[in-house]
Amino acid sequence: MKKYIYLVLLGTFWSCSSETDDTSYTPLTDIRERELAGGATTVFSVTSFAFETPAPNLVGANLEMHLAGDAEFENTFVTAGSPTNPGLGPLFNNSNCVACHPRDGRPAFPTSLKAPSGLLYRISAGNSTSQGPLPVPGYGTQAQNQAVIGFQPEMEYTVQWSPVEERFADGTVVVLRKPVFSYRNEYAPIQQIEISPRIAPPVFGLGLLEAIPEAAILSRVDESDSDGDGISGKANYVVNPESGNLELGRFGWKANTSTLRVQTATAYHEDMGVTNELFAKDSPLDGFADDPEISPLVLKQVTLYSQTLGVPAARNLTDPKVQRGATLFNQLQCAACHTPKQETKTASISALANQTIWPYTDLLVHDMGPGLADGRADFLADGQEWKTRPLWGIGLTKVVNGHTNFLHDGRARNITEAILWHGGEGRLAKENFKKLSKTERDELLAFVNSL
Ligand code: HEC
Ligand code: HEC
Ligand SMILES: [Ca+2]
Ligand SMILES: [Ca+2]
Ligand SMILES: [Ca+2]
Repeated sequence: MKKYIYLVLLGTFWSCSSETDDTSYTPLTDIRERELAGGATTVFSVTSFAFETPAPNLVGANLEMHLAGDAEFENTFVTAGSPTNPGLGPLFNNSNCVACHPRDGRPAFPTSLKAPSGLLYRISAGNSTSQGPLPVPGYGTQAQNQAVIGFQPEMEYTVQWSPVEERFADGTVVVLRKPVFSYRNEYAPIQQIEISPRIAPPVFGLGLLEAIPEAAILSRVDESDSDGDGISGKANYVVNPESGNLELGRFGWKANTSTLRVQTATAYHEDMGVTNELFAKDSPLDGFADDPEISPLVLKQVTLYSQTLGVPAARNLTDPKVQRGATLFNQLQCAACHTPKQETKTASISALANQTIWPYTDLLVHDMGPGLADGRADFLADGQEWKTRPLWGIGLTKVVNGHTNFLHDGRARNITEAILWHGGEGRLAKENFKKLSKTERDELLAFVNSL
């Protein structure tokens, strides 16, 4: 059990927190560097294309492969036997990558959990810290709620909402919505099941996160909280199904996948039922005769595509309101998990190597309290732990995807709600946030929206 320290309050700061004069913040000195959120991969777009543009420093064969991967990312798969893109299912969640990752961003919380959507359930019957989630017999580790004709979906997803009230120090009330997920119409009896509902995250900038040296990530681990700030941070180690090795997890909401190649191969296999080099059988059923259903080249192209989407530049950083928000972001302890700056070193794609980047994540998992818990352990990440979400590009979600639904299951309807859901190691940051005046909250939001 972790103990949280709530008393480390920033006395001097709070005594003047009602003022927002020019002495209450430290002006940003590194504006040009911060603007280049993805280093040389930064894209200067504030339109709905902001997440779907190749890194501008990508050239030659890599750029060609990216463009081929782009087309594959949008290909809709259909039932086996079709001349184009056969192999969908028999069980699946959706029929193409972009349906779940719209414009390489994220979907809103779905209006129907029955229709194909960008929300899926990871499932398990227990967990082994060295082998990962244990499959639910007959179901595996993901519940497919769609099936091709002649097959039955594994289950239907359902959700009910319950209200959770939060009150700011100034009296303002926010009513959060807490989703309670369950299933029905399961195709076979289930003894034990843990369910982790997850929504598709944005997919830009990911090759940069893959190229951050492991040692740099591990340097922020503080599992026993030796510096006493109430924040620990843990690295997740997960099996790479191709090599069988345990590797540092970087992708997925619980850092449950180590490489973009594995993430891509798993997406084809589990999300769409499309077999490939890594996963040769349509699980849990026997494979069809035409396995694998995509070639090794397609897997390579789509993997490279997900590694090389450019990162949108930060905006409005010279605005004093945004700069005051940046100071608050540090004072509230947001930056203790949302690590502003990282560096990449070696990368097989030279465009990604040696870049100074501003992802606002430590890539570690943190206990976020019972409110966000899924109760489903995933390797070393327990049922309350989640990976710190990168915040780069978050302010463009509305313009790219037309909504502001955040967090692992899309429950938050805006950034304020996302912060108010922080508990566990994030509880102190949330409590500090609730003490802010309206003006200060707007400044913090202006900063987060500038990313
Ligand atoms: C049914 C919806 C769905 C489909 C289809 C889908 N994804 Fe995803 N994707 C998700 C979800 C949900 C996650 C988060 C998974 C997790 O936390 O374990 C994810 C995560 C990812 C990530 C990791 C992002 C990160 O920041 O950690 C990548 C990369 C990715 N998907 C690529 C793809 C590709 C490539 C395809 C097509 C081959 C694809 N996805 C198809 C829903 C989908
Ligand atoms: C203890 C670590 C920690 C601290 C401190 C923290 N966060 Fe987070 N933050 C996370 C994690 C982990 C998630 C993902 C949680 C989830 O999806 O369930 C997250 C998610 C978010 C999201 C939603 C991102 C998305 O893409 O869905 C926002 C916005 C956010 N944090 C802002 C903040 C702000 C602002 C602060 C300071 C007031 C803060 N966070 C403090 C760990 C932290
Ligand atoms: Ca198939
Ligand atoms: Ca399954
Ligand atoms: Ca600490």
